[in-house]
Amino acid sequence: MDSRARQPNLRADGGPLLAALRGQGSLPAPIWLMRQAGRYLPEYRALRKEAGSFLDLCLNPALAAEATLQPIRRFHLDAAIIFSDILLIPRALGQAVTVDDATGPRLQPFGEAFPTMTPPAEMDGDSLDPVYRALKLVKAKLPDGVGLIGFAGAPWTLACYMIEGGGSKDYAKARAFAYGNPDAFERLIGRLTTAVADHSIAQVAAGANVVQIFDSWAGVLPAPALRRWSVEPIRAIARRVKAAAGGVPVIVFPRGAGVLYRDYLDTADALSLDTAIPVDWAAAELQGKVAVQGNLDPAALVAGGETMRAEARRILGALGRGRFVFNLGHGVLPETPPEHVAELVELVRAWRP
Ligand code: 1CP
Repeated sequence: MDSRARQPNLRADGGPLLAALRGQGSLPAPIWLMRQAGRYLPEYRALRKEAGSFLDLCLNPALAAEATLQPIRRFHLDAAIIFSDILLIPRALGQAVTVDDATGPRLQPFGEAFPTMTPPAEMDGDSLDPVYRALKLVKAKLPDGVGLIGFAGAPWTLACYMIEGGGSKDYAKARAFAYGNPDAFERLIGRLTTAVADHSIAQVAAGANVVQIFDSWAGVLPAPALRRWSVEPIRAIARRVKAAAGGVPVIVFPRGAGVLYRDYLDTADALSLDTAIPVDWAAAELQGKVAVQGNLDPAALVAGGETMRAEARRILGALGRGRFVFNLGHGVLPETPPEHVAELVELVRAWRP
């Protein structure tokens, strides 16, 4: 047996992203961007037109695979993230979901979908099958050394959309439901914890070699509620996923958690930093223990030019010598000029301390 067969070759097994997540700082830092596929790319807009609605695109394996690969071809990023959406889990639990271009996602009222306020214990597996088929198609076409990220929303963020029926600025309705109906809410979080773990494990079986858990609305919770409904379920998910899927690396994005980012340290191989986290604080408090990812302001990527370059260098200066994955602090905005992304990738690849 040659040494490659005995010791997984990190490059062949996901390349620089996997190396960073497994504990090796290396230069250049790997780079990928949250929402790297999307409306800022003309080729994505063409694909959307071909597919029809956003959900039609998510549920068409060939087209979803193509959307996943578009930013890889254009920018040679270090990871692809499967083109899908966190709302496919509520849908698989039986809640009707639509995504309107103007108003964003809409979910059937919670009480109508689940009169007992509790979704079924099992997801409709078939409804998630297109995601696994898309992952297999991407895997077959992905260049060597490019990571393939599967993802899911965290239970708290999914519960926010499910209860609220769509996006909201503060998820007050979801918070009030959680405080006012603790037993029903606990059951809901329990169901979602199982569903997120199952979906993550199935994505790894279909070819993902990293899993990212998006808790986009962690930041609206007070500390005790955040520990109970965000940190604890994510810890349980990461344990199950790692045990079932050969220790696959898990990235956690607890957006808005502030100093409570520290509470997630033992849940993840990497923490994805939102734009508000000071990079020096992250270097001192987080990076010694896990890899960190982030945290360029997506608006700086829209602005481009010297602002973007200075911000990217500031982040690299604080975090670039350690276990680090360059990314944004939230998703790419639709008004982003694609050539700014190309320039950012070039800058990160050329950067040295
Ligand atoms: O056609 C379109 O452009 C519709 C917009 C869109 C896109 C491109 C939606 C609707 N979802 C997506 C894809 C998507 N969503 C990805 C694809 C992979 C990639 O990153 O390239 C990912 C990872 C997500 C995850 C997602 N969906 C999150 C977590 C990350 C975050 O942004 O905080 C959330 C909160 C959603 C819900 C959702 N789906 C779509 C929208 C517009 C939203 C946000 C709604 C809101 O809160 O107002």
